[in-house]
Amino acid sequence: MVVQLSSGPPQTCRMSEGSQPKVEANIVVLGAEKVGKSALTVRFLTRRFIGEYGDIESIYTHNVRVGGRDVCFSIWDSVCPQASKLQAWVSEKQLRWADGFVLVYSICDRSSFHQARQQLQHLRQVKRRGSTEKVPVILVGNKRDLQHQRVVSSEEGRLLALSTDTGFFEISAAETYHGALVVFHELLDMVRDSRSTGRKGVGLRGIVRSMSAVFGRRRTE
Ligand SMILES: Nc1nc2c(ncn2[C@@H]2O[C@H](COP(=O)(O)OP(=O)(O)OP(=O)(O)O)[C@@H](O)[C@H]2O)c(=O)[nH]1
Ligand SMILES: [Mg+2]
Repeated sequence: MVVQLSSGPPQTCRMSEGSQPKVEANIVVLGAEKVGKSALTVRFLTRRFIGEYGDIESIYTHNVRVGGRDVCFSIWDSVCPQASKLQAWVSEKQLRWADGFVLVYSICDRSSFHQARQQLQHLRQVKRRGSTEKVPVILVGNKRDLQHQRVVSSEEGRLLALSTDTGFFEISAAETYHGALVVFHELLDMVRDSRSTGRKGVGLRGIVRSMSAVFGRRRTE
């Protein structure tokens, strides 16, 4: 069961107060168990870190203004399937629904990084209906506050992102709101780019993004 919830001003996704139409973005948050998918989502929605989140799969609707435009994020905070054979799994429904994915691992959990790699490979193999574009994905190494428990280096994350044409950030959902904000805003940019420049290929922005992933200019905090 997926529960649907709303945050921000009580509006539907279709309405916009300004003259410009509202930008809509459906985002699925994926990743292994206990990596901080819900912590990251709730941080972005409420600016808060509450510690424990339960395991209810939810879709949150969140209306905000970004760069002078009304934006409606619908964020699907997913729950990881239990069976190991499903570790690279992204459902057909999620693939059809999503405009972009946030793929989370924990820098303290090597198996979660391995699972992120598998899910990324899967996302890069599937073709989206009606599109030749790669689906926008941001890879997130979470729990950056736990440096003493780190087992996945920043370089490994960056290189995986580069090799799969993916955005990359290391953040701590526990410590700051800024990291969560940057992740969702960057993904929104990528979604808008892929809508407007789908015909023109990767483009300069995509190249800059890949270079940044390698050389670390995209690190937040
Ligand atoms: N130190 C630290 N702990 C974190 C961070 N993010 C999440 N946690 C903790 O990690 C645990 C799992 O966080 P969740 O957000 O529930 O992880 P999840 O991926 O949604 O978990 P499931 O939905 O059960 O798969 C919780 O105890 C959180 O408090 C972080 O950035 N730093
Ligand atoms: Mg969760």
